[in-house]
Amino acid sequence: MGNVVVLSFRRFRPMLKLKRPFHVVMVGLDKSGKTAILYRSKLREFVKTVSTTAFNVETIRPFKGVRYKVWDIAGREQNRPLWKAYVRHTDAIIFVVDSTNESRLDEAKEELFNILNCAQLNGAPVLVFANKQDLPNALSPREIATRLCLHDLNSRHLWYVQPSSALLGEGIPDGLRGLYEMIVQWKLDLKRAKASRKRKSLAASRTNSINNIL
Ligand SMILES: Nc1nc2c(ncn2[C@@H]2O[C@H](COP(=O)(O)OP(=O)(O)OP(=O)(O)O)[C@@H](O)[C@H]2O)c(=O)[nH]1
Ligand SMILES: [Mg+2]
Repeated sequence: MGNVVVLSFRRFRPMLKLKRPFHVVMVGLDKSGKTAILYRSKLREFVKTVSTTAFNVETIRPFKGVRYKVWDIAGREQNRPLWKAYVRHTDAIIFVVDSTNESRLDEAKEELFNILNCAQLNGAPVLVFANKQDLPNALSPREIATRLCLHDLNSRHLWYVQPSSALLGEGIPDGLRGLYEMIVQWKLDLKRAKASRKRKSLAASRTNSINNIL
């Protein structure tokens, strides 16, 4: 399996303890392997799936101290307008791509950008699983990143492409760990931005009151 991982974030090891599980929404075109990834993560085995009609939801514990409540949303065209209904207060997006289906990558890119345009996401990080890497004609994660134009997201989202195979169980734990690191970094960045806005507004109100006195 390809081992090139495309990163848009600094690697570091902070911790973030939450009492609740992180809310994670998993989307992607139909047959990309979302449900197979969900149950591979939950049951540690490959489960035969049928196309999802609405959603599956499971709480998984990818490693000690971290839980994700993962919403696996149906990917067929008629279901995609509903994706946005699930992203309120989400901590992260997982986008799954069938790496062997090059002819559908433009469609996948369009759907990815559609959902990321949702204001409610507030810059939540994006993990892309370049799935089905066990098949011989799978595109590399670097090619997937280019075809999905992920570099265009750099100013808005942390993102990370992880090669995976739900069939073999490869790449999924690494991807879920990378996702955690991005969530921690994103939440820290939000906190810093909030503190800096607070300082600026305090400074502005002080200047105003000095001007009033003068
Ligand atoms: N070879 C291979 N097949 C996979 C892999 N992951 C999923 N599949 C197969 O791909 C097909 C679709 O997988 P699903 O998990 O049902 O796909 P989905 O994204 O949930 O599809 P929808 O529910 O229709 O949105 C199934 O036949 C799976 O067995 C993988 O890593 N390798
Ligand atoms: Mg499914």
